[in-house]
Amino acid sequence: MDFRWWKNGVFYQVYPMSFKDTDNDGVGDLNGIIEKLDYLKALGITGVWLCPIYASPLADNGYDISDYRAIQPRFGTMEIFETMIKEIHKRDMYVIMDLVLNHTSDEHPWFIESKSSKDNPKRDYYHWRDEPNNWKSFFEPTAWELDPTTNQYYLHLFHTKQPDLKWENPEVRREMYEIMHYWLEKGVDGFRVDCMSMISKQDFKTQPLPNFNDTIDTIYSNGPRLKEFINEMVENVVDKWKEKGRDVYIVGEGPGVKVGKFHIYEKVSSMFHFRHMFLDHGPGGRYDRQPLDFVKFKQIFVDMDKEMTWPSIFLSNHDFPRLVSRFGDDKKYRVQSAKLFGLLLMTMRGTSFVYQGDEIGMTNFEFKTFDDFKDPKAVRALQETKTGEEKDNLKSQLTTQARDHARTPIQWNSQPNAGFCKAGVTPWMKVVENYKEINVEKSEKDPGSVLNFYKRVINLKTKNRTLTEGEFEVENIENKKIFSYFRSSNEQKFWIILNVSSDEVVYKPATSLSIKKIIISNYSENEVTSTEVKLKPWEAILIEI
Ligand code: TEU
Repeated sequence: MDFRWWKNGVFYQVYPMSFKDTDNDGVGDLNGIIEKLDYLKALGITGVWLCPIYASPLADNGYDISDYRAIQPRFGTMEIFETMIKEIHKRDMYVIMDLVLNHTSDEHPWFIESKSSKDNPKRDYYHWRDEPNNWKSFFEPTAWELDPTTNQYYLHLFHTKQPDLKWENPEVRREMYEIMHYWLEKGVDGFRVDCMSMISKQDFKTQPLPNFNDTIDTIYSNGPRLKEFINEMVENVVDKWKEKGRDVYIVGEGPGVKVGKFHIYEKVSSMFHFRHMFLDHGPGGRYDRQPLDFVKFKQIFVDMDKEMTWPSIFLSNHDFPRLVSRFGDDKKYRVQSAKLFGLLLMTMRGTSFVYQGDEIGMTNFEFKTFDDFKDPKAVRALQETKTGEEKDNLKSQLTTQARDHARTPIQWNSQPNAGFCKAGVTPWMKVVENYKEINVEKSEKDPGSVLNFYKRVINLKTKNRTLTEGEFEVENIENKKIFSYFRSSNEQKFWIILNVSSDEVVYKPATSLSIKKIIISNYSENEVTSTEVKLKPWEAILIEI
C-alpha cells in the first residue's frame, strides 16, 4: 500500500473557541493554540485539524464564512496564523484547515450581491426558487428562507444565515479551488471539507421525505454530480500540488456515506462517515435519542472497514456530546471507559482522530438552564418548542445529545475558569464543574490518568504499521457487551478485547489463542488465558498473539 504521511496519523481536532483564551475575551484564540503546541507534541499527535477561524459573524461558530481569505479578529490576525503554521511545522506536526464549501455566511459579499437582484452576476452562486419544497434544515423546520428583496426563497440546509452554494455553477467551483490554493500556499497541509457529501443537490421537486436521518442519506447527500465535483476538486487542487511534490490530505465530512456509496468519494484521501454517530438518533434525529444497539455499532465498523479504502476513525467531535458521557460511563467508570475508547480509536484501521479534551476524559456538563446552550441547533429547537411537555422533552434530550457538551472550555488546570482564561473573565461557554478533578495539569502528574494512557496508545498506533494498516477482523459480533477483534499483518497479530459495559464479563474467544504478550490495558492486572478472559467493567486489553 502506498505510504502517505497521514496514513499512520493521529490528528487532534481543535475547536478554537473553546481551546485556550490568551487575550481574555472569553473566547479561545490562535495564540492559545501556539501556547499549547508543546502539549500537543508531547501527546504524540501527527497533526492538528483546525476548526474554522475565517472571518465570520459566528452564527454557527465559524461554519458561516463571510471572507475565506481573512481571519476572524476574535481568533487573531493573519500574522499570528502564519506564526502558528511555522510553529506547528517546527515541531514536525501537520495542520489541516476546516473548509466550509457547501455554504457561506449570508454576510459574504457573494450572497449580498446575489440577493440584490435576480439578474445580478452572482445570483447563480446560490439556490433560488419561487416556492420552497418540503426539505427541512438541520437547524430549522424548513430549508428555505424568503428574501423580500427579490421575493424568492434561498436554500439553507443549516442556519438561515448559511445559504447553500450552487456547486452546479462552474464559477462557484473555480472560486472554491482558488480558496484551497490560497491556504495551501500559506503552508497548510490539507483540509477537512465540511459537508462534502452534500455539495451536489438533488432535484428540488417536492417528494415524500423519509425520517430526517434517511433524508440525509437519500436526499441531501450523495447527489447526482457529487463524484464529478469531488474528482474535479482533486484534479484542480491535490494533483496540482502533487506535481510540486506536496502530498495534500483531504478528508471529507460525509453524513450519508454508507455501504454502496463510497465509490463517490474514492479520489479523496478519506471520509468521515457517520453511521455509528447517528445510530442512537431516532426517526426525529438527534433530539430523538434511542438506546444504542451495540451489535449494530460493531457491525458498522466491520462494514465500513470493508467499504472504505482508507477509513477515518473517530468517536466524537465538536458536533456531538462528550465521548465518555455518550458511549462510556462518566460516573463510576469514567477513567476506565475513557481509556477503553482511546484504545479503540488507536487500534482500528485508518487515520485516527482525537477530539480536544477527550484525551483527559472530559465529560458533558450538568444541565442547569436553557441559557447554558449556545449552539444554534439547540437554541432554534428551544424556540420551536411550544408546550411545557415539549420543553421538558427537549431538556432531557439536550442533557445528553447537545453539541454544546463538546464546546465547553478545555480544562487546563484547577485555577478559576480551569485555566482557559484568567479569573474574572466570563468564558463564552461555562466551564464544567468537575474541572478541579479533571484537568490537564492534574492528568500530567498522574501516571494512571486517561492522558498518559492516550500518550501510550497514540505512540503504539503511530509507530506500528500493523495497527495502522493491518487486516481488521471481528469475532463473536453477536456478543452484546464485548468488542473483540484482531489486527494482523505478515509481521504481527494483535487481539483487542473491550468490555463495553459496567458489568464483569467472562469472555471465551471463538478459538483458542496463543497469548504472546499483553501490550497495554486500562487495568494493572488482567485474567487472560488462551480460552477465557475475565473482564472487569470497561476493561480493555491489547494482546500480541
Ligand atoms: O456538520 C454537518 C453535519 O453533518 C451535521 O449532521 C452535524 O454533524 C450536526 O450534527 C448538525 O446537527 C458540519 C459541521 O461539523 C457543523 O459544526 C456545522 O454546524 C455544519 O456542518 C454546518 O456547517
